[in-house]
Amino acid sequence: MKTSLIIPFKNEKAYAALTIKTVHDYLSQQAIDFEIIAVDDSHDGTWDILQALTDNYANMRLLKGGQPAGYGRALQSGFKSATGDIIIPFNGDLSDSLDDVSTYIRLIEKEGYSMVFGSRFMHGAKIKEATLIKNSISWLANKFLQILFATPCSDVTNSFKAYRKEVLQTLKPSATGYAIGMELALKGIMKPYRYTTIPITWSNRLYGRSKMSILKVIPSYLWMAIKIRF
Ligand SMILES: Nc1nc2c(ncn2[C@@H]2O[C@H](COP(=O)(O)OP(=O)(O)O)[C@@H](O)[C@H]2O)c(=O)[nH]1
Ligand SMILES: [Mg+2]
Repeated sequence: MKTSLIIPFKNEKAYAALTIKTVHDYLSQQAIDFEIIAVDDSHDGTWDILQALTDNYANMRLLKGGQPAGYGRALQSGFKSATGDIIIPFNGDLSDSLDDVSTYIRLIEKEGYSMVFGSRFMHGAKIKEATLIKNSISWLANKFLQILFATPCSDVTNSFKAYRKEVLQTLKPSATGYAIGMELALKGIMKPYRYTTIPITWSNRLYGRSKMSILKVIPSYLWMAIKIRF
């Protein structure tokens, strides 16, 4: 099976080359059949770095994000253009782990799951250098969502998850911002798809700054969860 990694970038000059090279080298070494779809909304020169990389890597494509720019719009463009059987959103600041990508792929290929969710909040998960406030709000929100949706998944808000392509196509995401990760997971949970949750490693960025303000995104998350549940 082929895997499409969708990697969104917004002003990530320090990460663009590092992330693409790290992802490419790791997956090639593991003999995984993959493509990288970078979706860029930058205005700091990240685009030029990514553009130059497409000459080095035959299985990498570069897309422009939507108008206006948004994390959800970027992922949606990536999904439309993906040719893989397994689709995985992977953050451009290397906060997600490639060992976890490899486990996701194995669980879908060998164990027949339709979706594999990663959790930062279960036994065995590792969170490196998280901001205490952001992490606590995220933990609390996920506890609430876990009860509301009666799911064993303890982390629905994180976008880093794996979907079979045909499953993703039925989920029809609409979120233009960060809520897209939660939207996909919750819509998937409401359908009779087979899924599992595994502990993952999440590392905070070493360079640049986060584009996500947790307080600003709370209303869109709440509204989306209510729309899906009721
Ligand atoms: N294309 C695109 N990428 C984005 C946008 N917003 C954030 N990103 C990227 O999405 C990834 C996760 O964003 P980040 O700011 O690190 O969020 P955090 O990890 O939740 O603090 C990074 O690679 C960002 O560059 C956007 O509007 N468009
Ligand atoms: Mg980040």
